[in-house]
Amino acid sequence: MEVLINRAILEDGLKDLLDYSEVDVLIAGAGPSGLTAAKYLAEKGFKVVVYERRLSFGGGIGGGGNLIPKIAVQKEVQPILDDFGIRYKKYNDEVFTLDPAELIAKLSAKALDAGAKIILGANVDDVIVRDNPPRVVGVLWHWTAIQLSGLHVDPIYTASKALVDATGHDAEIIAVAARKNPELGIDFVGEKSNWTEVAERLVVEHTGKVAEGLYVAGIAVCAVYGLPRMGPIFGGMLMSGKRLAEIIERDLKNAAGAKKGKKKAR
Ligand code: 48F
Repeated sequence: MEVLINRAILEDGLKDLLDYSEVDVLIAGAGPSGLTAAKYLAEKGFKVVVYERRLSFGGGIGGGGNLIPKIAVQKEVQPILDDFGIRYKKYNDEVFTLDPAELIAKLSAKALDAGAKIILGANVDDVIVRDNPPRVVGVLWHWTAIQLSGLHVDPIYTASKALVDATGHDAEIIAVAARKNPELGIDFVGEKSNWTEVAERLVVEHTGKVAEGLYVAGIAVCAVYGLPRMGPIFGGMLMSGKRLAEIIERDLKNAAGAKKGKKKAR
């Protein structure tokens, strides 16, 4: 039995890893923005993988309401809540409240149901870059357990057409991409202090492409563009994830169209 269990895990698990070693969209971070983007992209038929460094979903959602079990969102996100089947209460004309555990469960369940693959305990630590023109074409990642051990074990590669930094406040992936690859032209500014209503709007407006092949969503947008942070309100994260999905869908479709056009011209 023991060997059978091993065999089942290794054969099917390694097959999955191999199958997802080349994807359309690679999202680093299974917080609210990453999971929202994952669902909307997967349901459009893109091959989507999410790498999450922890062994659980949701990023900052669990502790988001000052540890009080309630999440606040702006009424504008109602269509997204409805898409995910998330129940809410109208607190007043501007703000809805909802349950954090339900938000985590339904964001992740709908992303999975739509066809996204989520790999837990996987830490993205660097990007793969090609020049002429400069472009991000994938990541280096490793099991978080390896990273925590401090052992020198070389990382694993995954190739992507679109890489999304949805890693939260530090925008880790874009920070490392900017530091190591000046040719990408990323001016990494760092997050500003709190200004909630401005930050919520600006995060959504600045969501999108940072360099060829590299995108940002969620609170990471603030670090990349020097925008103010916000406190425990989550509407901007969901709207950012949805907007990013629309931007990547457009870019990947345009790229596929351009490739077809080139082939025809030959
Ligand atoms: O921090 P997080 O929830 O990011 P988000 O989607 O949402 C932000 C809000 O939770 C909150 C806020 C709203 O007012 O400001 O902070 O922008 O989720 C980020 C996820 O990325 C994982 C991390 O464990 C978390 O679950 N993560 C961070 N770095 C890496 C990573 C990495 N290098 N590789 C893989 N996962």
